[in-house]
Amino acid sequence: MDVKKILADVTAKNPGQELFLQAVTEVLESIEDFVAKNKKYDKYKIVERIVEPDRIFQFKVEWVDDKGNININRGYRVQFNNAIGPYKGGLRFHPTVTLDTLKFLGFEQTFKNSLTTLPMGGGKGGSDFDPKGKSDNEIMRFCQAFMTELYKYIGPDTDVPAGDIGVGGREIGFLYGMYKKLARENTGVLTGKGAGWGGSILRPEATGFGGVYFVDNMLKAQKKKLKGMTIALSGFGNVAWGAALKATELGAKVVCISGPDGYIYDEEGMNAKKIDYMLELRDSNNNVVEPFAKKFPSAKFIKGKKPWEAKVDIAMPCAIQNELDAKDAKQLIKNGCKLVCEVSNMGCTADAIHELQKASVAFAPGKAANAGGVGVSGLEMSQNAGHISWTEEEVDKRLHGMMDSIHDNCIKYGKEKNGYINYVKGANIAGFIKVADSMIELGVC
Ligand code: 2IT
Repeated sequence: MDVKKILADVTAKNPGQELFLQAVTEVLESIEDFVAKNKKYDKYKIVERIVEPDRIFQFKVEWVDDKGNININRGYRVQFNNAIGPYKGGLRFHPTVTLDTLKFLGFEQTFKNSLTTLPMGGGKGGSDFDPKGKSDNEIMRFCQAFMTELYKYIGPDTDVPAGDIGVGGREIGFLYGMYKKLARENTGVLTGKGAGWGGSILRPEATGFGGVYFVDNMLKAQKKKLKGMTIALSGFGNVAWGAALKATELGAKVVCISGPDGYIYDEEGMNAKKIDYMLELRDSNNNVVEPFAKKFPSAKFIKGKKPWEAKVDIAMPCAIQNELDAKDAKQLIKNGCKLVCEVSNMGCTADAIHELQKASVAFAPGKAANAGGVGVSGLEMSQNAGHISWTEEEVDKRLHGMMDSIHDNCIKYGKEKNGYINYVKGANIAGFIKVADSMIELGVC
């Protein structure tokens, strides 16, 4: 495979799509040697085919706000690759969402879903709608307008969306309510549903829990223990909440969370009250973390800064792509941080990853470490298809099993001669193999 040529073609075909190119570059560079040794992938042009999304839908979403003004947003669904199962992936509502964002996320999702061990293809969707400051009724009207278009393209065996940034349990409720009405069926076409109407126990917690199980595995590989470690998380939404909950339960001390306005440093660490308050903050739709410091006296608010300047053992980006750059990585290394685990999708810039790997800091990419979210979505699909529901113990056991298997695969394909585990390489190769081999078996179609 000629990586330079393929990347030049992808760049020419997708002008200005920097995020998509960043995601593709990372994967192609890390699978290059593996593909060179396995000639079948070249013969079937798998790499050239895997970087091209199957199809993309873009639609207009019109809705009326509480003041009676008409608003126009853009909606999208990218169906990236369904070689191993129905398209599966979240919906992101955030003002920065463009087609570029959703192509990068759909591409990442294809590899991530392959890693989960479950039969799910990769997809992603969303809108540039900004939930900040919107009333519940405005959010409901937007979700209903969005689904009026989206429902044409999805189905329980075709494409199964879920939440992502800006889309949590409330939004999934409004979206599913409208889907049900339009499609006249009660199938599990969305995951992240409420427990009373087809949702899986532990789906809200799954991304964060899975991230912490993955960190635990990374530490075990270094013969270290999570108990007593200090952790900086970014974000305060669903992912950071789940991570804070599990890390605290396992005896680690979460000292930082953050928002677009700055970060919180709390030397006493999180407790049940503080973790519950994160949910309240998220539901307030204000997207600021400062109120946390007003409520808890041990918490300090550091305005306009990122949590990566704090001295911690472990950093877990849980907010958005490229939230940790080379400068942040250098600061973490200088402060003695020994492990960085992305729980957001592509949370670190390429330069940041390079700095961390150069300094032999253990680094896990989001597509491995945050796969527990979509993994439990897959379990929700299984429960819906079988009209059954599993207990918390059952779901947690399966989630744990998936995270262990992803970690094993990262070691299998990513362990270097000097013993350093290159999780980026391991995850990309393991994710690639299953999709690529399936594409060969399925023929050129
Ligand atoms: O990035 C992700 O894996 C998600 N937003 C979850 C996707 C899903 O289908 O549960």
